[in-house]
Amino acid sequence: MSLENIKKYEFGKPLNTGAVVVDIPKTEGIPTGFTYDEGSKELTTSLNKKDVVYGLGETIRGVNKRGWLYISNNADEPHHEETKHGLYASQNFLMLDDGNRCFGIFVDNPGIVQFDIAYTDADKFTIRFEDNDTYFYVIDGKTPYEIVSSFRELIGRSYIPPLWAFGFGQSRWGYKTADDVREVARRYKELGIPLDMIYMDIDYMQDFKDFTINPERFPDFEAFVKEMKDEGIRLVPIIDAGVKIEEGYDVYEEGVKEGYFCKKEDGTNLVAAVWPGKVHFPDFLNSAARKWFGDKYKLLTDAGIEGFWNDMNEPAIFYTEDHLKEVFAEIKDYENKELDIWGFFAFKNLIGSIDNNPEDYRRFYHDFDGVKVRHDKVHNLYGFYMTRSAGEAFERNNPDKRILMFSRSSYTGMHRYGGVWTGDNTSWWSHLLLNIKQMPSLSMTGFLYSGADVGGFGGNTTEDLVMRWTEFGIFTPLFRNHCALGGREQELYQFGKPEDFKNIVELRYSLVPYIYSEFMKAVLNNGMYMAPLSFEYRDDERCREIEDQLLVGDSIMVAPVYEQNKTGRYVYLPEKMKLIRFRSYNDFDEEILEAGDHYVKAELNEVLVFVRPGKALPLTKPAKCVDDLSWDDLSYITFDADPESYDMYKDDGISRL
Ligand code: MIG
Repeated sequence: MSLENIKKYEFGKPLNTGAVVVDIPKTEGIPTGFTYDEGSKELTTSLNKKDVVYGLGETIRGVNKRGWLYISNNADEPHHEETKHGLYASQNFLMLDDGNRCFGIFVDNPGIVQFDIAYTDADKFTIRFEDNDTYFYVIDGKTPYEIVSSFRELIGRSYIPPLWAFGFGQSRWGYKTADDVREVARRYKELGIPLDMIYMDIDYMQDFKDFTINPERFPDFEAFVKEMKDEGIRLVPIIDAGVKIEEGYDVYEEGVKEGYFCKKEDGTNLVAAVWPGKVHFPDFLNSAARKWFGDKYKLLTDAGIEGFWNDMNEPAIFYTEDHLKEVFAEIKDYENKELDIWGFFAFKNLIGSIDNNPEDYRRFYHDFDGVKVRHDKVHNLYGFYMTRSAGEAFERNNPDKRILMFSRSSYTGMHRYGGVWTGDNTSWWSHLLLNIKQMPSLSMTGFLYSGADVGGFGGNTTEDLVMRWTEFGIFTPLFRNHCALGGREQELYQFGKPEDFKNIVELRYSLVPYIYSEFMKAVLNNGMYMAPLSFEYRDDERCREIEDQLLVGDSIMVAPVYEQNKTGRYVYLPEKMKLIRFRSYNDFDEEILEAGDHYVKAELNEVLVFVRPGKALPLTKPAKCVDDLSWDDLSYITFDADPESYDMYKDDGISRL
């Protein structure tokens, strides 16, 4: 492996985070083109007027990151708004591209890092470290594709899910019983809408305890898993980071006995609270604890479970016992006071300081295989190492098959063990657009198996939003409709036009051979699954500003409709393309459109796909689940291409590679 185009620099005394898999010799000094200020711990470079800044994986705002302050500080952040500085992830890869010269950087620092991208100074890009113990990589290359591919070689091959995980999944926080789940399966079946997965949220657990199943609500779980699988449906349970403190609960007792939980300075286990009430946090950075926790998933895989989602692993903290005591002590001062306006705000802040408090992340420590580190110094690794714990266990305990795994929190390196979903978005049209913009950034950083909660997690959705979102979701590798407890029900059978939903989901199933092939090629060649147009059309200035059209694999471009009450949209074509307006997999019209601007009609039930010249798009017949799809009986939509020219990737979809 030659990665001579990558230079590695070292600041301070960095820890090995596990993000990188290739050993690059160290270059002394400060990276060319950057200045470093020791006092403020700032690394700065200037931006050309034309620079587009790509990267950062899952976060807020646009594909071009220029013009905002981004902060890598993984958080349980349910408000995915422009005012925020980040979400659940730290994927510190960026790429500067002015059209002529481009280069990438990767900041391997597990603590809080600020990326001031033309925010303070419109012509500057500054990286500000809370702690400057950092490996810093500079990646040269001639094109964005080359840089992404070198970066990905540096961090190792992306996670490969089982083929069935490319089916559609229905989820909701609040399916309380086996009968609730059966009902979901029944309604989908009744309407003939394909479905591969039903997700199980925290409701399935006994008192929110990991690796337990409520026996009243899910009697004979193993039989139930089998019953569903016979219907073609996999159950995918959630696992949370916090372990309930409860005498007699084996996970708690073993963890205490073996010293596997995160400890405070005085050596006692940190007491925090999340869904189960008081919890301890497993010290996933410790390899013995990681192995121990990972082996617990076996309880569920032995019952026939083949996939999981890891949640609350930033880790989310509702409160810590220590801080709550502080709050109660202070609150008494306010009790008999007349609150003036400043007093009111101080009081409000005190109450608001209870959850996800930065101070709380400084109260506990990890045993990072012999090195004691305070949590905040390695905060962004926690979700990564939880998922690594599961991933390593699956390799040990389920060597014959791939297990579905995705996580809420992430750091570079976790992409080798699982995918991500983008967390608690809202049923807003702007969040459909955000989902569109997040996808190429996730591809760059190697988080190929990813997607958002289709329809929106928080708030009350509408039929048209679910439909438009589903029309985009069919192209994302992880394709799941999920909704919060209390929100309007948004399973596809809840609305007036189930036929339309059926057609859209069936189109996804028809596209699975294409989607899986393009996904796998992106995994194996360190490529992009979803790419911005500017990566491909290097000489087209317009493409540098287009963020609402994406290349999906090698053959097609998509242009989703993401605004309400629209029956079409403007689309820019960098070259002549063949427009396919799908109403279903076998009902569509075709039209050749010249390069340039077009207003393209798309009724609520219509999906726009553009086939590139010289390319072919394979389609199979839909089926009720992925396992039933035929890979032999394919039809092709081509644009000046021979169907044979399509480079199909095929494997058994389940063996590990
Ligand atoms: O505090 O398990 O992002 O998908 O439904 C909320 C309940 C905890 C957050 C996840 C969401 C999930 C929810 N969880």
